[in-house]
Amino acid sequence: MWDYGLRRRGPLANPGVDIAPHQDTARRWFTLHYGPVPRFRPDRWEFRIFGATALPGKQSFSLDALRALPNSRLAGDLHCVTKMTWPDNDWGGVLMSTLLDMAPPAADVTHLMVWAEYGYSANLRLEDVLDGRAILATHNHGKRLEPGHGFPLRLVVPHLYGYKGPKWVRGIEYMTSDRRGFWEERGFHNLGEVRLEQRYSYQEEPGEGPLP
Ligand SMILES: Nc1nc2c(c(=O)[nH]1)N[C@H]1C(S)=C(S)[C@@H](COP(=O)(O)O)O[C@H]1N2
Ligand SMILES: [Mo]
Repeated sequence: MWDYGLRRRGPLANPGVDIAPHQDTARRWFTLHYGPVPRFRPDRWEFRIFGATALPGKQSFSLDALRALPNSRLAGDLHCVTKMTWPDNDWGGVLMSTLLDMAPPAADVTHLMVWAEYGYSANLRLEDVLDGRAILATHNHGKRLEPGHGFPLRLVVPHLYGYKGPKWVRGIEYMTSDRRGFWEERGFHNLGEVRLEQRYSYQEEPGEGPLP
């Protein structure tokens, strides 16, 4: 079990763990997203890996194929960039590193775009999803994800703010240079690292983020 818990205060405060700056703990978990909850259409659903792949040809997984991959758990808090934290989550699903082994990126891939229903997207550095840093979650605390929380599949990257973890994920694009995703294009930080409090794009060094 991996733990990227970052805590600030209250009974859950853990002195051995890093602090998440300027976050408040929410009392209960609710959903937060742009637009409506998409309806799951099993007949049309596929998960695509495309862009600069190491292996030629279309790489597509059914939900059953994804569920059949080795399952892992990942512990961590869910930090929304709007300063709300849902602490102590326990996610179950397939580690991104497991999927990357199955459908590897080309040698010159540096970034990913993670695509979700309705065209929501988030860009990530390749290193942000290696090893136990990111999981394609099907479960939370052992229970199947609720539709509002991303059923059937969502990405979770506990060391980054929540907008870097698309719900209702449908695919991954391997990229050889960086490009901004949905919120990254709309004023939020290109990297979104919680520990560094990278919330807004104006905090980026001049020239740091990719140009549109
Ligand atoms: N597809 C999609 N995924 C999304 C979002 C969204 O608007 N659309 N919002 C993100 C943001 S900003 C946060 S904080 C988390 C919230 O997760 P929750 O609704 O499960 O609490 O989902 C993330 N994933
Ligand atoms: Mo968020």
